[in-house]
Amino acid sequence: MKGKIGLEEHFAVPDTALNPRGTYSDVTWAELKGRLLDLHGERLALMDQHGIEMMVVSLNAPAVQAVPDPKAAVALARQANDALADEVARRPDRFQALAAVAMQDPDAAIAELERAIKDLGFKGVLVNGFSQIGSDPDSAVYYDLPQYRPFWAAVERLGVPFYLHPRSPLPRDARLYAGHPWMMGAAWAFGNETAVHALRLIGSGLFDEHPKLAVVLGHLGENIPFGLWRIDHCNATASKTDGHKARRPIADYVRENFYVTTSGNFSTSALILTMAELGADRVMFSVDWPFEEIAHAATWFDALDIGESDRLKIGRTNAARLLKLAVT
Ligand code: GRE
Ligand code: ZN
Repeated sequence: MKGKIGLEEHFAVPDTALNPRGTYSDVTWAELKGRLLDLHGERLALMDQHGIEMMVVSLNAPAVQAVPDPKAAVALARQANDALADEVARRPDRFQALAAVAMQDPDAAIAELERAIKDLGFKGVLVNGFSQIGSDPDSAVYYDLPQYRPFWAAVERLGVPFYLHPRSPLPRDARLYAGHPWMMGAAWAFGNETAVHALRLIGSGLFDEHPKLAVVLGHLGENIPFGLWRIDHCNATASKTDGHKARRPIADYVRENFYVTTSGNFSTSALILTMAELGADRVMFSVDWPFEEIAHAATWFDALDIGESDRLKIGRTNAARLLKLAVT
C-alpha cells in the first residue's frame, strides 16, 4: 500500500542518544544511534521503498521522563522539540511531529505542549511512561495522580492525541524480573508497565472528567485488547472499596478513548483480535523505527488478508483524521 503513515517512529538528539541501560551491544547501538539521528537519509529512502508517505516522529525513550531534575527535564524537552521542528520544516510533506514534555513539572508540561502545538505545529504529544522526579532513585510518578488533571484538561482543550509510550520499570519494580533479564524491555516489561499505566488512567476516572481525550498505545495496545473481557468480568464482583473510580466498565473507555498502533507487533492474529475488540477505526499502522525494521512492518501490513477499506483506514486515514494531518 502506498501512502502509509507511521506514528511511533523515533528520533534522538545527541543528548538523548544513549544506549538504554546498556541494553544493546556497542555494535547494535552504533547502528541504532545512527538511525535515530537520521531523518533525511536512510530513513527517507526506506520510507520511499516501502510506501510510507509520512512518519510522525517522536523522541526516543525514556529520554525526558528519566531526567530527575525538573529544570533539566524541561530544558531537554524544549531543546528536542526545537530540533525536531527544524527537521520537520525541511520536509513537512514527509515528517510531522509529536512533542516531548517534562511531566516532572506539570505547569511546564502544559506550557511546552501549548508551544509545540500552537507555535511549532506539532500534531500531538508522546510521553515515555512514568516520570522520575528528584533524588529518590525509585521515584516513579504516574499521570493518574491529581496534580496531572490540569495537564489532561490542556490536552483535551487542544484536541491532540497523547501517545503513552513504554519504558522499563525502575530497579525496585523490576525485582519481579530478577534472574530473567530477557523479560525486560520490549519482550514483556514495556507492555506490562504501559498497560498498568493506561489502566491506572482509566480507573482514576480521568475519562469521565475529560471524555474527549484520545490516548494512543503502541504494540497493538500493550496486551490490553486481549485482557478486556476479563478485566471487567473480575471487576464486576469487586467490593465497593476495591472497585475503580470510573463510572463505566473499563472496556468502554478503551473503545472510546484509546487508539492503538501496530508498532513492533506484526502478528496477524493479534491484529485481528485487536480489530475485533476495538474496531478498524482505532488501529493505526506504525513501525517503531529504528527498533523494528520498516521492511518487516510494511511487507507484513501490505500483504495482510484484510479488506481494502480496513487497510486504508489502518494504513493512513485513521491517523490523518486523529492527528489532523494535512494530507489528501
Ligand atoms: C521503543 O521505542 O519501542 C523501543 C525502545 C528500546 C528498545 C526497543 C523498543 O525505545 O521497541
Ligand atoms: Zn517505540
